[in-house]
Amino acid sequence: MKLPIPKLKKSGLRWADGAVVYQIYPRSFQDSNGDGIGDIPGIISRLDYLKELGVSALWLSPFYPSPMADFGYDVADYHGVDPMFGTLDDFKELLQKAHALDIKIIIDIVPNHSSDEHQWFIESSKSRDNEYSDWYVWKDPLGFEGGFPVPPNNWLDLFAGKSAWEWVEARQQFYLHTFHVRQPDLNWHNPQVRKAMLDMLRYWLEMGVDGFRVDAVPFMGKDPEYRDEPANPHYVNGRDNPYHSLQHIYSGYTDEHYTYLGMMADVLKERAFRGRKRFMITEGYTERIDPVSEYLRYYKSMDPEVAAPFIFEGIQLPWEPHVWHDFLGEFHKTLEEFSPKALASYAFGNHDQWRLVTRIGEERARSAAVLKLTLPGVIFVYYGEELGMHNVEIPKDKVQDPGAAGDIQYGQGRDPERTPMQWSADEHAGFSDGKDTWLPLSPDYKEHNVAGEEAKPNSSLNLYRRLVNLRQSEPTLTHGNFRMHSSKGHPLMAYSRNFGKESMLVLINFSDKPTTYGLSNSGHILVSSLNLPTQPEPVQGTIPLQAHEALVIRIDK
Ligand SMILES: [Ca+2]
Repeated sequence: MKLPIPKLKKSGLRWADGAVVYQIYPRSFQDSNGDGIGDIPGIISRLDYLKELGVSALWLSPFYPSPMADFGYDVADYHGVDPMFGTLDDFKELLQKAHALDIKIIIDIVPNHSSDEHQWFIESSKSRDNEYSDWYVWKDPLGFEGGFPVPPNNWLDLFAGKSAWEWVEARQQFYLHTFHVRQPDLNWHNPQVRKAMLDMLRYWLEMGVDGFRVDAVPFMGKDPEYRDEPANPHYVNGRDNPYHSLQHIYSGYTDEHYTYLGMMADVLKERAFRGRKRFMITEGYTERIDPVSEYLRYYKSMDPEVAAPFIFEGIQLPWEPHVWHDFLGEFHKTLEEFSPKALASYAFGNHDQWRLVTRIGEERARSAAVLKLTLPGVIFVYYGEELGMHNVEIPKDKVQDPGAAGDIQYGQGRDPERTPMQWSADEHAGFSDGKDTWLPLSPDYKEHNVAGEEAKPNSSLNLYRRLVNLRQSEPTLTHGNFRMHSSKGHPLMAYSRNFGKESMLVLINFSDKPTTYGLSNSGHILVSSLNLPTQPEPVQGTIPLQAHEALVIRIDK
């Protein structure tokens, strides 16, 4: 009997359903000119690797002209490319070559702040009455103590944990910097700023980019009264960044930023860009009080057809079955009820967070790869995650990250998760043929690299390739719904993805002991996190799982 072919949920506007987005931190992916810093021509030279891995899209962390006070997240010109990374023509070539391989490109948008070297800020700093004077957040001092101006409130900067206000003599006023002192916050209350930022999105869409990742969104809207923030009772002095001594309820996370995000998402829907698919993902860490509701608020503020917030549970939840069981069950039920268009968007690592393997260990990270690549929606792979790259210890004199100032415990900031990609056992891991690299390489790169892992059938890289390929080729994984099957409290989590009459079952053993699962029908194992079968293995009845093993099983029809 011929089974009916399941109907695909077609979306005219977006490419992100089931997509695998690979995040490139341009400084650390591939150096093409021997200066020890990765660049855009380097990325172009590695497109074949990315095609082989099977990714749908690349997200590039910022490549804009920048004094690099925060390695590019301090943008001095939203419309160009820093010479360190190449030229605008290099970027256009990357777009064209990636598109020829059917790989989309999304770029990083930094709307909350610019560099202090941006022309807007240079002008804005000069006086209180010029064209750009109201483009940043300027405030009068509360008064003067001992001749020194007193900041307008108690807000803190996230990098150094000191006052977020910096005095400018020429204006006799403070400007606000939620991040580094060289990253002044833009004034989104000003319609001219909003227009400039939305026009900037149009500029890149017209060039051909396929969407955006939007940085640090909760801070775009500030309390209009600029009230003092209350103390955080959970703060531990001497352990935590002093920034966390306050509850950030006025410096960010206000109602306004949702409105601004809605405006940004609407640009993607404009008539001029119809006919090309696109998507936008926003970076807003939840306050962890009620994550599902907090995420839903983002879904409600942007058209879910073209935008979604990052879901950071892959970074923030401990690797424990009951928390994952609860979150996935509740979140996907809520999302389905809200809108069939709403798309989940999972990251398990990025340039600001400890690497997955370092957080949960190698065996668990392989199970987490099975989880990630079988979840609904769009998922992200941080460069090197597919190799099982781990955090690298950075000697004190080599630390680069300005955020290290607030990293009381380790003093290394985010450098350990930003070290150069490990391509081969050659000098500098094939990342650069220069004298030195901007951050040191992992000491284990000779054992752990792309060339070596390609040759090992059960390597992390080959597990990722198998899983990415499965996700891209199975409509069940691309478009299927999500149903939790296991019961709370069991060390094994079981869920299925279902599409028409097809069903894929995923089993994840969170325990360091073997366990079993009773299958009511028969099926075929397509992937095990421990051992990649050369062909589907038939199973029925009681299925044994090794410690930390995860399985993907196609249920027989
Ligand atoms: Ca370079």
